[in-house]
Amino acid sequence: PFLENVVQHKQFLSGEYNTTFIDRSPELFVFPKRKDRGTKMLTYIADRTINGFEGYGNRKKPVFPKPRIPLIKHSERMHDGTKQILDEQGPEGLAAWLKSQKKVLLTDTTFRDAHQSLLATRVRTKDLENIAEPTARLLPDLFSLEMWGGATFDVSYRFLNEDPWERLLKLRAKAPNVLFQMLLRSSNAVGYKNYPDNLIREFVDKSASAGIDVFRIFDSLNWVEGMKLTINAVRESGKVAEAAMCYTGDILDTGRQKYDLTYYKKLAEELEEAGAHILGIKDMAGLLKPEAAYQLISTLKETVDIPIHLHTHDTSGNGLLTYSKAVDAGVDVVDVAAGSMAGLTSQPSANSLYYALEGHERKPELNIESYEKLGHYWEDTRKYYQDFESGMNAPHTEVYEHEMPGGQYSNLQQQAKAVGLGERWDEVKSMYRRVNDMFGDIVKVTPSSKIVGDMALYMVQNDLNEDDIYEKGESLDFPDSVIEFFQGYLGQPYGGFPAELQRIILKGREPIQVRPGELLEPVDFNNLKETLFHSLDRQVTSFDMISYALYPKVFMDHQKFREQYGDMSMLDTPSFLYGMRLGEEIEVEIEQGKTLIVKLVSVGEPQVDGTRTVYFELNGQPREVVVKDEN
Ligand code: 3PY
Ligand code: ZN
Repeated sequence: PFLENVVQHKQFLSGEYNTTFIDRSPELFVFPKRKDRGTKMLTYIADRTINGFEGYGNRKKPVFPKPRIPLIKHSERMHDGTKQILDEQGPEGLAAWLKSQKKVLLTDTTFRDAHQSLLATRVRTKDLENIAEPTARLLPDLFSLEMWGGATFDVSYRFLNEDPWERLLKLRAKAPNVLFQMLLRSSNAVGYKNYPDNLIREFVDKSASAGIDVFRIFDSLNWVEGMKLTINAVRESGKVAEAAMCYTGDILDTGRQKYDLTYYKKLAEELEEAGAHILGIKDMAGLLKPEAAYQLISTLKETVDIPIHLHTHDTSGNGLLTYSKAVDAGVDVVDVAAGSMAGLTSQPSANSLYYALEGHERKPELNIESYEKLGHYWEDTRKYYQDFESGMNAPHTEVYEHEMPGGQYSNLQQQAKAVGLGERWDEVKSMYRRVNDMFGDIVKVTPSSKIVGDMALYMVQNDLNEDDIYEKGESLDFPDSVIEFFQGYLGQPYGGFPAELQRIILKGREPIQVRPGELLEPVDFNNLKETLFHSLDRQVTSFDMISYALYPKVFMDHQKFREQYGDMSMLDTPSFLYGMRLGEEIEVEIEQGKTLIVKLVSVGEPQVDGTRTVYFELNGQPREVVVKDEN
């Protein structure tokens, strides 16, 4: 392959046979891998057929109906939307346009928070890509599509074995008219800990160039110090900085004064001052009661000049009432999901809101038939992911008690099951609230919510109650995440850490008071490029470098997966999750215009070494692969 590379090099082809260019051309040493894509893919399918999807064991593959995709005319010009307003008028122009709208605008979260909150973030790029263009064509009046960030980044690599950057690029190509919005955990980026400042800047810069327009930035402790750098980075990228305050507690509860109206008013002023183009209110658990929404939005509309964007979760069943009051109070944009992906731990339904505001002068501009049609697609597609459903089937008002974010509920439940606490989920939920109170009543949103979850699991698993922590704490090994939190590595909580608990947990370690980013070594991207080039044995992109810097192990595991199985993102979701049924035939388009036909013929008996041979036909030719039976 080296000689092949040399004779195809442009310098060699140009007739220059002086080979010193070899020393200056590292790409010559990148050899195409042996590409038996067919065998790799069959191995993946055989593995799923025998062993099931990670963590779910072998289940019978159901027969799913083909998702209904609304018919659209691809040849017609797409309607311009908010993306064109941003491109033409810049973020300030966009914010001014937004404020001047009489009707309430909508952000559709179906591509991100809805499935993060209902289906443990498992929806694959393929299923998003199929509906991206119909969504863009049928809903050109949306304010934005929230389609990236939060947990989607990590889960893409870790569980779906997909590249989240590819998701962004593919969706952007299909939906060029509506703003793309992401959820950014400020100095925690799309991870669970603080990262070096230059990594945050690089992440914002590259996300902006790959297609993100609106960055909803929040700090998991509402610590504005931890948000300024990110807000500035977004401003420098020419995109929209939506700085969000996380709503926690209950402003209507006069017995609980830590997070009252004055607290939010001051926070809003600080965020506007820090450079926000839009003020976000991130009610991640769905705690904002209708009357509280009215008071909060009315007060904030008088406090700041920038438009206000409200996000809630419908866990309690009160989401629409909250939005209705928020609309009366003048909120500019609210977050909704397509009907069949809405409600419960997800966002309130766009369709329901439309009808709820019938006769209201601020009723959103929206073609309801289009939304219903898109809902059909999601109704069908959601079935693929039924194993990831949280099992919550009805409104859940206990959320006002435990205060767990919608995006965390199904994930923590999975985590509890994984450590054998599935049966003790009720205990975990109430422990979650107790831990919050022990920690001094903190904002709970990723990653601070994860710390509370980790501590709650730890306490239930070890049969510890609050008194035990104070009495036996000296001899307990607390989870690392909890220790780091009390050291100040996620930033400073409002009102400070509870001193006694901090002393017990830190056991003599020194807490920090400064912004953690100030203490972290910058990422050396040149060095990183070199290292990755050697271990990946291919050209390294800026996206690879950022992903590696954020999640080294997860990223490298994903590379190993690709090496072993190839790119499985083109496999249909039922086959990706369940493998195949005996006698079933599927088509896989491995690249544009190149389709493989795969038939599962039979599965051999287990051998003494624990393997089985799986017999396929690939484009009519017999093929067999051997996989380990993990059952
Ligand atoms: C996330 O950070 O992923 C969230 O959705 C928090 O609500
Ligand atoms: Zn949310």
